Amino acid sequence: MVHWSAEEKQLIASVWSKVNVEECGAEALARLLIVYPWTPRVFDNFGAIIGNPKVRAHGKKVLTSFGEAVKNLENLKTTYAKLSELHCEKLHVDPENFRLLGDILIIVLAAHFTKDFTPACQATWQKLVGVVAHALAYKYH
Ligand code: HEG
Repeated sequence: MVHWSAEEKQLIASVWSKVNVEECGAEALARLLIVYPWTPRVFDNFGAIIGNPKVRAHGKKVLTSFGEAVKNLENLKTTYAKLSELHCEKLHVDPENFRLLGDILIIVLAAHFTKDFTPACQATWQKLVGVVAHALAYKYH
């Protein structure tokens, strides 16, 4: 059971309240697809990455879903159980990609909210993306 201190909860909530899921989601997914060139393979026919409306729409979907983690910090495994099954059984996404996306998301957030990204904030977000990746990988077999 992961424990979240009051300070950690506050650091997560304060950054999240400023996140534009459409912009940051599109940016994080596009960067993932560019920096790790094998990742687009799981998507049907995305084509060019930058400015691709499907990449934007999917990035928004992913980051919106990440918001469920922010709302359910105490309960991440249950929150993502269905999605974990889906990514494993239907989508065949290598769970390592959840970690890569988490790292990229931190880079994107740190770039957008540089002043907020103190070492404590960075460490808390690192913990959050780690537990989200773990929860999404939980149903893999
Ligand atoms: Mg996944 C679909 C969430 C990382 C590849 N992803 C989805 C959906 C959600 C979601 C909510 C829609 C599910 C549905 O249709 O019911 N994804 C999600 C989260 C994270 C993540 C929260 C990480 C934080 N996804 C992720 C990564 C990849 C990936 C790293 C691949 C590199 N997701 C993927 C694919 C689909 C989804 C291929 C199906 C896309 C489609 O329907 O066209």
